Amino acid sequence: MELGRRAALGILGGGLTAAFLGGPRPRSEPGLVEVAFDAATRPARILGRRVPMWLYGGRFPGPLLAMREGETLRLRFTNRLPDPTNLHFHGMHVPPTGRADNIYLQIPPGERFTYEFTAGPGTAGTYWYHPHCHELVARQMWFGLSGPIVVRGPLDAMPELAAADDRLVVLRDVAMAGEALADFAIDDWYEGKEGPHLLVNGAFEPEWRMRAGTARLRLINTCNARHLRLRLSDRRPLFLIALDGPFLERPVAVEEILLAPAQRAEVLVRFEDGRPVELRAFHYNRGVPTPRLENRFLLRMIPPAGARPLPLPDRLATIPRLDPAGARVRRRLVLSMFLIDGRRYRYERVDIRARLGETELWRVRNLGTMDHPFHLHTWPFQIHRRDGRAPPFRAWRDTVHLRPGEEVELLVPFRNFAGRTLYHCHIAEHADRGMMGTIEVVPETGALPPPPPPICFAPRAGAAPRRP
Ligand SMILES: [Cu+2]
Repeated sequence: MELGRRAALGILGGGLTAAFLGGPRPRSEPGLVEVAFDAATRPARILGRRVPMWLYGGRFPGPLLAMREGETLRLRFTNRLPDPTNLHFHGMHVPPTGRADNIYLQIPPGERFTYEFTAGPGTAGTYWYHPHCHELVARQMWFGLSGPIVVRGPLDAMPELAAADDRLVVLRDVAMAGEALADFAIDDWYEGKEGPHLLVNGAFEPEWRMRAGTARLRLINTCNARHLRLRLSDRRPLFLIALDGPFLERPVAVEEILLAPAQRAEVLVRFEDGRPVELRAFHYNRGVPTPRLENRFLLRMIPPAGARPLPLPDRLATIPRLDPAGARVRRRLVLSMFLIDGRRYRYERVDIRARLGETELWRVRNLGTMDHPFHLHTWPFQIHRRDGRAPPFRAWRDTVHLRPGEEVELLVPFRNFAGRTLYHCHIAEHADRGMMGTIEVVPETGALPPPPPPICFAPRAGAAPRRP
């Protein structure tokens, strides 16, 4: 019965933050990583108060899913929530069908389901999981359901990375109402729900004693709607090594990072002078009144005495240059309030049919008055141009941020997996209100895959985690 407790052990990669340390990686056979957890109403300690939440494995954030490239994850999941739920493995390049990243599955209350997928070569990076039952996503995420995924690969063994202090930095804002998380108000469904306190791995303003002269921070924005403008307190450079998953080609020094909801960035921080340094968030105007953060800082890092920073890696991954001339199919997608191409999401309708093996060029434009982060499931893409200009470096992305009036051109290679899935705005409330479309990628030969079974949505108006 104590699935949650067992799951609380999670599975672990070496060197990740102590918040997630708990035991050895359970393995029943080579190449297979097995884990079990539930989603259930449980209390968590938030800002010193005991708050009823919906949690994966009794934890906030949920247990770390850690695997290596080539390994298969088998996840036995039990739904003990009062509503249906499921899991989406955000950013993972795995099938959108079967037992993998299949968002059409719904696990009714009281039932279990075993997910299973394999991390492919070149996918080492930072990802996350959260529920994806239409119209229930924003509430289930806000009340606590999300967790990190780390895939490791051969590049992680290079000395410039292996000796760094490797830490997850799972970022989430909260708003309190007495001894509970604040429930949704009408405006939240327009603006996206935000709170004035930003937590790091569930903790407020933690201080970390670092174990090496270089930190590798795996930043994940798991907020429903808050956009995070991040900087170090003394404005020393952040060396970007990965965005939204796979490695960049080489480290890129930046002073500031903007992480839209669902985006990730991995950065190296070098402790040259032995002084503590704080990670801070700065105000960002996304077109709606964003509550000011009450944090002084997000995280304080105290370097070990006498530690020297590691040399920076000079080469990381090789990212192929995609040729826009090879994109025979070109599409335009227009984002406006709660709509994509003027249409609200409908389960029955396929909005885009693409062919496996093709690379397409998507021109996505934001005609709304607020920022919208655009996310495509299953197939990572490259930003070809933003407002007509090529980006300064190549990267594989799964979520691209668009300011009002902005246009991005994306090169999307449909590789490896056919099937039906979604693209949507990653402000969770916007997606729940229908700012989402269906894409079906059809194999070059053979029949269309059968349509997935119908989904039932059963939102319980006003439901929130209740004190047992
Ligand atoms: Cu949006």
